[in-house]
Amino acid sequence: MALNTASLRTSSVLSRKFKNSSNNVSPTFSIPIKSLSFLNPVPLFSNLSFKQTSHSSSSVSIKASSPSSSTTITESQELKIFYVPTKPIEGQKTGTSGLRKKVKVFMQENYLGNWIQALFNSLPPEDYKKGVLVLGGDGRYFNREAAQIIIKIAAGNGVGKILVGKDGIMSTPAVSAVIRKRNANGGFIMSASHNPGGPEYDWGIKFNYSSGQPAPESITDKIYGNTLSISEIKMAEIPDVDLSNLGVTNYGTFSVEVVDPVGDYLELMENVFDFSLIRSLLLRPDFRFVFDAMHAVTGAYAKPIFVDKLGANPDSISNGVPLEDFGHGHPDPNLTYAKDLVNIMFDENGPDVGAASDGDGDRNMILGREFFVTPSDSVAIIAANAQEAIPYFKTGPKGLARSMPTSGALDRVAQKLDLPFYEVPTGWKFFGNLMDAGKLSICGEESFGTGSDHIREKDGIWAVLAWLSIIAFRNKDRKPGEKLISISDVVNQHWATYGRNFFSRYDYEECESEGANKMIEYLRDVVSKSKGGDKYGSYALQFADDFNYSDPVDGSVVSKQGIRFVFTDGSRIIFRLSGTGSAGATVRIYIEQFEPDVSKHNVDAQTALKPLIDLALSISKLKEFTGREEPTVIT
Ligand code: VG1
Ligand code: CO
Repeated sequence: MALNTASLRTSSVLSRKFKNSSNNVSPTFSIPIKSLSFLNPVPLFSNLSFKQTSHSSSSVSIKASSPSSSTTITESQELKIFYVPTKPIEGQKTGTSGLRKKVKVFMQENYLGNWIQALFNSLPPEDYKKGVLVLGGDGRYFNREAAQIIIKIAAGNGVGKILVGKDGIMSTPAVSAVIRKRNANGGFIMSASHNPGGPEYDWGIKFNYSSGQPAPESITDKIYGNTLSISEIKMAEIPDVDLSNLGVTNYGTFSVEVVDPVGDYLELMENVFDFSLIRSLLLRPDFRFVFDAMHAVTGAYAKPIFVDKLGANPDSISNGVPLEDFGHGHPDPNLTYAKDLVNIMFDENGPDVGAASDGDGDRNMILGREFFVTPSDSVAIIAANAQEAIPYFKTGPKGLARSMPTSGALDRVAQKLDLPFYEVPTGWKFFGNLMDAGKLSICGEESFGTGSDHIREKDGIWAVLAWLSIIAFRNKDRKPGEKLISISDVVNQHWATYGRNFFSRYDYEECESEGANKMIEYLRDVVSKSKGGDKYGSYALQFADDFNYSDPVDGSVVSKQGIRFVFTDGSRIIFRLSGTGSAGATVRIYIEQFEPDVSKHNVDAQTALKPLIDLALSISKLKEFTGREEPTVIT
């Protein structure tokens, strides 16, 4: 079978237990000299000076009472808190998922510090004072420095404990899992997710709340507001924490625990899935599996989970070592950027199941031999098969949900299974309330995000385990030598039952912001003048709007979440600007058309959708506004 649904790119320290006096009074810290970051300061602390009261050949002792010449010091038992003067910095508005900028921007003096302090200024004190926060990251360039800054500011603001992944590594889904398991108040993830990393590329930070979900807009809006009025950063005087050794280090009332990033997460996965069922599949001599960690965070998870626990061949993991620049790659698991995996899977003798995940491990791509599963189909198929193949769902999912631009394949499953169904704006933060309210179990986005209420983030490895469970369940009675039911068989059967929602997304990356914004304004104008029944070529308009969402749980409302043209046959064209880029504007066009006729299900999606794609380009005057002839990525 040819490339099924998409075509390819058309254009691109030291662990030191401090000697804490048991009565918490005037302790003496003995700090090896090279661990004192402030002697060789990162920009945030460059305006601080410290007095060393005494030192020996290899260590410096600082008494908690030692004064600083340029900053205020307050005593918090043994912790000295410095108030670092700062000024507001423009542009620190959180996007679809966290704050993302070029590394060089984040490395500017106080840039990260301002945002972290603004965050603490935005939270009610009871949400973090003496509380526990988790710190994870995808291992990208600048995470080491950033981790130390975040730890010092958290301590400076009265946080009780930071739980940090070894070497600062912990995937986004694992942070969500750890927050929930350890009843933490929240957590930080140092990642720009699928954006490339390295000195010339992107850095980012996400903040998740106590249920493990990305901070809602009510909080991120407050943080932004506070970045515009910030005047000081509270920072504790502690040495850089050694993140390379597991264990707890106490600094008076504050402590840092370096934890194994995999343990809690793996335990959760073992509770969600039937590991012996998956293991029986992976051990079959007639089944081959490959997983591409893209030199990103799941490199730390792939071997312990797929190989050590589930019996996969060690050779089945590729790019399994997290690297600061993702091996010069773009850690986005799609047909363009995970090209090596696509090439392996599109060989007629390729493996049976292939998968990849992104920078921070929350996205996934699922491939069969010579077959690509669109994320929109993937979530629908997982939902349709969850009850029989995944123990966590043995009483059936409570409800299903997708982001607005994601195809309607999931809607059809919800209808057939008679389940509550929700359509939310783009971004995982909109699923959390529904999950907390017990209304939602399985959800997904077209952007390679799939997950469930086992945590409050999308979860790449979960999606891979879900697919392995489905394939294992379908083949559990097949004897060696019998033909196995493949990924493409499962998808084709699903289409035969539910019909196929052809879907494609066109991305025009790094356009000039001005042209892209004008195009959106123009489209809003078109929407305001449109009415049901308007003819667009052979399509008749049902309605056009700019998507608004009112959260059924807390009643919060968000508007302008994407311009929709919905036609009477159910076809849709959607336009949005990305909220995760770090430069210029990325225009996304989403195109969808339903096809009930089985005989037409194996048409290439680009062919099936050509009339709608042409219509989208003409409605939007995209070429005129952006000057772009071709998209950078087609999914
Ligand atoms: C993109 C995706 C969206 C996803 C978000 C975060 O946002 O479209 O579905 O939730 O990335 O994913 P945008 O605004 O660029 O379209 V991740 O893995 O980057 O945290
Ligand atoms: Co991600």
